[in-house]
Amino acid sequence: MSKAGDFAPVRQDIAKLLHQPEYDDGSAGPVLVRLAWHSAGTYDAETDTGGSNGAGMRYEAEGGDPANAGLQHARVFLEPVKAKYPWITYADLWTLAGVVAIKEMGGPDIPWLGGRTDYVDDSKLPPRGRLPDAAQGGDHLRWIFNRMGFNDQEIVALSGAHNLGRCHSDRSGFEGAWVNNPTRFSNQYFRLLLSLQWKKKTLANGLEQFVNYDEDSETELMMLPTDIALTQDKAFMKYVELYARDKETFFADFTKVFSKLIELGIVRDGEGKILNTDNQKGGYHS
Ligand code: ZEM
Repeated sequence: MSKAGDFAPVRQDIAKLLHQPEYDDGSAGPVLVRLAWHSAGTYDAETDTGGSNGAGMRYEAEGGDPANAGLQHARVFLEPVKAKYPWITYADLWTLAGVVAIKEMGGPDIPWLGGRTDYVDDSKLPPRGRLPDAAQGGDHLRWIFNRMGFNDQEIVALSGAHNLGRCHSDRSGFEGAWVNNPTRFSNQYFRLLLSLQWKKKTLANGLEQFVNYDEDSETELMMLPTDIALTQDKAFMKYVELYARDKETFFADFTKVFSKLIELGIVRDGEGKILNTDNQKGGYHS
């Protein structure tokens, strides 16, 4: 039996469940990274609402948001871990799973601290509409990410997560993967943004995305309008070019920005203990 607060065995069990031969590209990793991101990406700095603390996606108001379609798969993958380590909060489990998945898929080792609680303060529930809409452009990206406290460089670094996973017609309505090996974390997404010819394609459901018809690539790759927007804005483009040519800098910047993402709304003391006491009910730090 592991002790409450000992995350090492939890990390090991998350790493083991990533292998899912029947699911998508054979890995639960990408959808777990998306779960961590959507759990945290509701944060609004001005009102100090949203964020990973509270794991609000367990409830219909947030879990049923069309922006979160498909993330029930990620939550179901993690249920056996929650059952084995009942002391871990969902808020910690979802963010930790994202960090473990990134590492296991060849990405950087992202610092992670526990202590989030599953206490939901109804007055701090995020309204729907706080997550980005892929059909929009650069202004929308700034509007959404500045609200969380991220700048242009951080927006581009975070977008590099689209090196992982794919779009599903029954979830977002978009279709396909960004790169040929969507379960390997790298800077390929940035290199392809620059090196391939992206052509607009209208899907049967009316959504527009960008696809590449390069004869050398065996599968059709895709980009969302928000991905292409990064190449149409000088300030964003500077970082796309940087991350395309310098994988080490991308990994270092992604590490910083992802750990900032999963800490949004959380205040800690010098030893890492969470101080926002209104969120302390129900956590294992009682
Ligand atoms: Zn995503 N993302 N995302 N993203 N994302 C999808 C899939 C994944 C946007 C977006 O609309 C979409 C970030 C930022 C942004 C991942 C990680 C991160 C999908 C496809 C869409 C439509 C969903 C589907 O159909 O299953 C937009 C507009 C973003 C603004 C920049 C950030 C930040 C991320 C993490 C740091 C990941 C890993 C996936 C793949 C999920 C999967 O199931 O394979």
